[in-house]
Amino acid sequence: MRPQARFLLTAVDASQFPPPRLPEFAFLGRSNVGKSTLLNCLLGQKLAHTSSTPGRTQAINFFEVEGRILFVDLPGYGYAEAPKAVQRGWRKLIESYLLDRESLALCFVLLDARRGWMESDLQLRDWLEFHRKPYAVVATKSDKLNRKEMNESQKAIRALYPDGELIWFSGLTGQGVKEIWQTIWKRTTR
Ligand SMILES: Nc1nc2c(ncn2[C@@H]2O[C@H](COP(=O)(O)OP(=O)(O)OP(=O)(O)O)[C@@H](O)[C@H]2O)c(=O)[nH]1
Ligand SMILES: [Mg+2]
Repeated sequence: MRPQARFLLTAVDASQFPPPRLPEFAFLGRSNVGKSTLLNCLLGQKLAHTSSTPGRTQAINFFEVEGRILFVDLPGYGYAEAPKAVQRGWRKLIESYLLDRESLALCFVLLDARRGWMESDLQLRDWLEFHRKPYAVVATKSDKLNRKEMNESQKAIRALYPDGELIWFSGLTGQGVKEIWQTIWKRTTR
């Protein structure tokens, strides 16, 4: 069944974040990796804007789900063609959210299954580890890989992430949606 969900607000700085009342699930990853697509797929409706142009989501968008949790669609990082000042701005915004957000329940770190860990993903991972923020990894666009490529991708991702949670996802086939929901409800105690 489709969950009840609504767009809550867009924030461009920390003063605009909603009060931290509900457990939050944040979607993080490089520009164009499929964060907004994943969010829409989980919700079964197009609430978040998606685009084939990298850097589409430039602010933080909050969505309320079932009146119980929030989904947080963060701007993508690592888009080399964005001006340096813009890249710094995104980073500051993402960090201001991640650092002090007491209601943050879990970060989903999205990797393009075809590319695996890239430099900016590893920086994010180290940052999350250092600040002890819980995260799970989602390998996106799995529909673009055949079985052999999938095995190779899995090995490459696991080489740098041996035992944390890893979920394969495709917005095209719906692979992974059930698992991601299970992960979410497991982390939602209220
Ligand atoms: N084949 C396939 N395409 C996907 C999948 N997920 C996303 N895409 C495509 O990838 C592009 C980017 O998707 P978005 O969801 O907008 O990516 P994003 O991470 O939110 O991007 P930014 O907001 O720019 O950071 C779009 O053209 C999507 O249709 C997937 O699982 N499979
Ligand atoms: Mg987006």
